[in-house]
Amino acid sequence: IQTLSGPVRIERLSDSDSGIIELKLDRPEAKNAIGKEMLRRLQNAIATIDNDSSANVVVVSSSVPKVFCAGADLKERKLMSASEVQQFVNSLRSTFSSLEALSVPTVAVIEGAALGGGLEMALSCDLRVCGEESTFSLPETGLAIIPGAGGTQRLPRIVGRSAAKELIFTGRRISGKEAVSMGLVNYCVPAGEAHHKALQIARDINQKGPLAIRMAKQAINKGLEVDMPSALDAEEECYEQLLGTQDRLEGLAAFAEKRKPSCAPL
Ligand code: CO8
Repeated sequence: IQTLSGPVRIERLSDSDSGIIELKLDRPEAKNAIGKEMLRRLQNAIATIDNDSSANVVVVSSSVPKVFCAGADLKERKLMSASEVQQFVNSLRSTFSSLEALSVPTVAVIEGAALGGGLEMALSCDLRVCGEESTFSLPETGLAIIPGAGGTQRLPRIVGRSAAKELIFTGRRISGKEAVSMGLVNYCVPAGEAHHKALQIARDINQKGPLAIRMAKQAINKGLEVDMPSALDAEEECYEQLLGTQDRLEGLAAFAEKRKPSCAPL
């Protein structure tokens, strides 16, 4: 994989973890706030991962202490015209949609602040793990706007409409413990241990049949957008794609032989 440098980096783990890709945010001077340049780098990184058929799982984290991402770059926004802001928000929205649409699972690691667009980026990932000292908020109504990069849609789908409405109407900052209690994150661990926990999950996923994981993600995501009969059709379509694979036969053989399956890369 091409390793991108600068405020958005991609790194591939080695040996048996080589299916795990790390996407790291690293813009310390602005607490990882997303301006035009950062957004362009993020788009490139997502496209690079999307084109890499040997990627099995992506861990999205920050290299900046005590912050995941402070959201949109408010200093840059002050200098933008209304039409530039509109263009930027559209671009942010489509970037997060392409992050969500990656065929492989994504795990966001939050240690510190995930605010505004920063939280919306984490919501675009499949799983979230945070450290206890993390804080989460969609403060946009306090800036007289609404979350515009998927927050009003993804948050209620994750935590339910009532909890999402309270968080969006008030902009209240919540802790990691509250985030896990409402299902906003999958795990809340002691501060500093979120990356380790996310890697454990990523390794677990990386051991499974790579096509099966892709099909599971596709079936879940497609199914949640449609009615139940169509959702079950979506599951069937995904299931059928796995019937002829070598990995499926290997899974059955490994079970019979009481050993771990060894899946072929895609
Ligand atoms: N944009 C630009 N610069 C930022 C941002 C930001 N969002 N957040 C922090 N910075 C800068 C600070 O201005 C400061 O710069 P300088 O050193 O030049 O003064 C530097 O980062 C360090 O910040 P702090 O001193 O505040 O660091 P702390 O560790 O004390 O606090 C926080 C870190 C908690 C992240 C704090 O900075 C904070 O609360 N930031 C504001 C976060 C916020 O309100 N985000 C929501 C933005 S709105 C949004 O994301 C909506 C997206 C869709 C709209 C898009 C329109 C273009």
